[in-house]
Amino acid sequence: MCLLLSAPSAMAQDESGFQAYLSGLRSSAIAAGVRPATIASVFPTLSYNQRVVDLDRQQPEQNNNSAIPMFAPYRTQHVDAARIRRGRATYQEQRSRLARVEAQTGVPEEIMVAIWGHETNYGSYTGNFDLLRSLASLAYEGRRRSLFQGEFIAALKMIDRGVPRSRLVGSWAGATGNPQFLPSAYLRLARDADGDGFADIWGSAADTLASIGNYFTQAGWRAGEPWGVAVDVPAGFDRVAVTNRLVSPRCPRVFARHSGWRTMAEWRALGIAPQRGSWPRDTIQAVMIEPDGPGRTAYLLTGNYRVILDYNCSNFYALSVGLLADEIAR
Ligand SMILES: [Ca+2]
Repeated sequence: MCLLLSAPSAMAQDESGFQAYLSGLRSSAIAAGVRPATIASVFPTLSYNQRVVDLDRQQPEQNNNSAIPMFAPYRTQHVDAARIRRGRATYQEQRSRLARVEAQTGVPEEIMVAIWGHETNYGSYTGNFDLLRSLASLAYEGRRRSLFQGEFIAALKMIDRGVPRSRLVGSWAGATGNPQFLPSAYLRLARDADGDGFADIWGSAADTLASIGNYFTQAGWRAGEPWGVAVDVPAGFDRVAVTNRLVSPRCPRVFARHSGWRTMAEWRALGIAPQRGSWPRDTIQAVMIEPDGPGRTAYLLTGNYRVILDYNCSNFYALSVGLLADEIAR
């Protein structure tokens, strides 16, 4: 009884708190140079979205000690036959565009297709959350206020740049379009590749692929190097000798699973062997990960793997992108 009575008033309180917060946010947007017409059209439409805040609170903490699940079941689910088949079809459909973007950026065609496949299943689901409402609600909630406030203002600047408000839909956390760019990534990195003057990451395959390629170039992708290679580790391998003792300032739990750096030639000398194909160039540096522990498939990961982590900092995500790309190109 008590709960039933208090629920509506808590909601009303959230809405009035949110509206009070918006007046400060409006000042920040004006100070950041957002056009008055954009502010006048957007702010009256905003209301608090409890659902995105609930979804944000369900996110696992970055620094807890919960057990890390096995990669093999994730791989089976995310690098599945349907996604591979659709990736190969997309690759064939987009060959001429992909070749042009690869020539310009050095990013392999199959990597761009694999990102598209992993983010939105090649554009099948790009999310229906109203981006401005989500970002303002998450900023108001406050757990990561500076991130979401910055992304909210970046989304307003997308409207300033001519992106229709109707395009600003996406994931609950503010990612939008085929490549699931946050608004700040759109402003910095989205490209118009089909020549109509508008970087359309929602409706144009050419613009989507060029924008992903540009993201990877800006994040430091090195042409001519693989993302990584699946390897076997010999019995009795001395893992302590290759331990990495540095703590990464960025997503430390992800990087903590990597060994120290060695060249491919050094890994070969330690008895590591590719599961198929030949060794990458001897001088390429790589770390090792054993996502399912000793005795299972391990991977040597190059600097280009870190570029995939820059897109989405998760080992399972980055491994799946690399493995899907390999399957698409096979
Ligand atoms: Ca375009």
